[in-house]
Amino acid sequence: MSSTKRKRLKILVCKPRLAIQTIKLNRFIRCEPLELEYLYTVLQHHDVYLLDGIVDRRNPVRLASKLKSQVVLFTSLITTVSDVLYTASRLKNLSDPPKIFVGGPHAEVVPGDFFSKDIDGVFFANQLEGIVSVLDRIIQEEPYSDVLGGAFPINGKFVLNPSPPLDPVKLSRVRHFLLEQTPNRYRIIYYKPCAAIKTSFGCTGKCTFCFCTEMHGGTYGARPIKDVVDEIEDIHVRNIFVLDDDFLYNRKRLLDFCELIRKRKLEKEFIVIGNAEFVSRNPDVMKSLREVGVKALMVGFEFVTDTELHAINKNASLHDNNRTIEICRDLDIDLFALFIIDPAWHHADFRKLARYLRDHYIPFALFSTLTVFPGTKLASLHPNPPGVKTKGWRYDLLRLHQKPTYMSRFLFYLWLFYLYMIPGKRFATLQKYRQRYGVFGIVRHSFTSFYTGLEFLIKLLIWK
Ligand code: B12
Repeated sequence: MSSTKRKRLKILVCKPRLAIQTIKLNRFIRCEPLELEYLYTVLQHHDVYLLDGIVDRRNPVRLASKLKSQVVLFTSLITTVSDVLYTASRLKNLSDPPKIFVGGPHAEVVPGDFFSKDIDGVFFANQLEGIVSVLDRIIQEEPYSDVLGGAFPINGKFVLNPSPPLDPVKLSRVRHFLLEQTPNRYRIIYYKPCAAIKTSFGCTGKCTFCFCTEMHGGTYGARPIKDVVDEIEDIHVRNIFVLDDDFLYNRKRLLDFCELIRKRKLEKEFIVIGNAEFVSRNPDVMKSLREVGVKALMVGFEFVTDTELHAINKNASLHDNNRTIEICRDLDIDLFALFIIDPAWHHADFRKLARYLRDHYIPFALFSTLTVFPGTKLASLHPNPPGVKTKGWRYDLLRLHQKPTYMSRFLFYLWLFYLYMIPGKRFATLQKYRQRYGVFGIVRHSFTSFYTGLEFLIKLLIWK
């Protein structure tokens, strides 16, 4: 153990940059890269260098060579699988090639996409403990291919070592040191600067299309609320984005959260993700949450008919969605409603959604094209997902993966573009922007939206 403490490895942790084809929302949302900070926290006893490709365009191969990195770690979503595989092959061509390990959300559910001769290990469960053990074994010059939660090549074939998911109770408290260095880099629309925290893992829902329900071994686990509030108390910025797939789950835990925030007199503003059924059944909890600073809520509304909600196994009804709109309006919580657009829709379905948006007051809405993510229940019905290893950028939740059933691709994208315009044109939405940005801010914001919209259309037309 003492030799483990003395020896340090030179590690480059890399979050790949986004492909040029990706439709970026960076002008509105730039999230604190919590996964990089978690890795930094648990590997503090090594020499760790972080390369966040979202904001830093340096070439990871050149950087690894310059830093003489002995280990390169990649965190990857489906969108950057091809980039990870390509960069790994180039790293292995260096004169002193590093060990290369991969983790992150996509590896957690579909580790096999990273099985390549250039990759030395893929972490798919309890990832942080796994990497710490592997690196300790490397220092001690011991084999590591039996480390739980990892998949390692044995005689050229990857063997998976199953493990229970991360235990949220044992999770080390993350050091938000990137946020401390450059707080203004991170924003969620007008919440700027904005920190990120994670208080639970996995999702409580079982929607067939959703990748998150497959994460954390398909289960849900939450950190003790006191530990969460201790972390919040140490964060020096006012706005905090809670990255949980479903923060609004356990009534008692939420009421304890409110009590602790109140007791400690913490003045924060929170953006949380939750479920419409909880909101509609627990308006009293929502009121308490609002009083302690929950200012914005993201909810997967998905569809505007009960038939479609039922078909995807959503644990909320249209009535719950409608109640959520009312409750958020009454409590002055900014609602960000997320909708799914099905390529099998008729024009009438688009019109129905457009009418819903106009008839209900939803200040902000996001629309995704129904996308079959490998690893989901929906994917079992579509066994050959297109080009994860070559065109991962297509999984940006906007692009079509098949021709729409009742219209051309062009018309489909035009509908999508039109839907995005609806909430922005509402007087009430503009008023919200004015409260937050001021009049000049609205002008700046309108230009940014226009520019992003134009980029959105051009990229969709070039790289259909
Ligand atoms: C917040 C969020 C974002 C933020 C950015 C977050 C960030 N830090 O970059 C925003 C809103 C910008 C965003 C954008 C996108 N996102 Co997103 N996002 C999320 C969300 C809701 C939470 C992520 C989170 O919890 N991060 C916190 C960190 C701490 O958790 P983590 O990344 O899982 O990392 C843990 C472990 O995996 C491990 N780890 C991570 N990396 C590594 C590496 C190694 C080597 C090791 C050992 C361990 C390790 O350490 C962490 C601690 O446990 C997830 C849903 C979810 N449940 O994950 C979707 C999710 C990750 N996003 C997804 C997608 C598709 C996107 C977009 C492509 C969508 C789009 N419209 O373009 C873009 C991609 C942009 C990008 N940056 O690459 C998908 C990914 C699916 C997949 N198969 O890869 C998810 C799962 C949601 C979904 N639709 O199903 N996202």
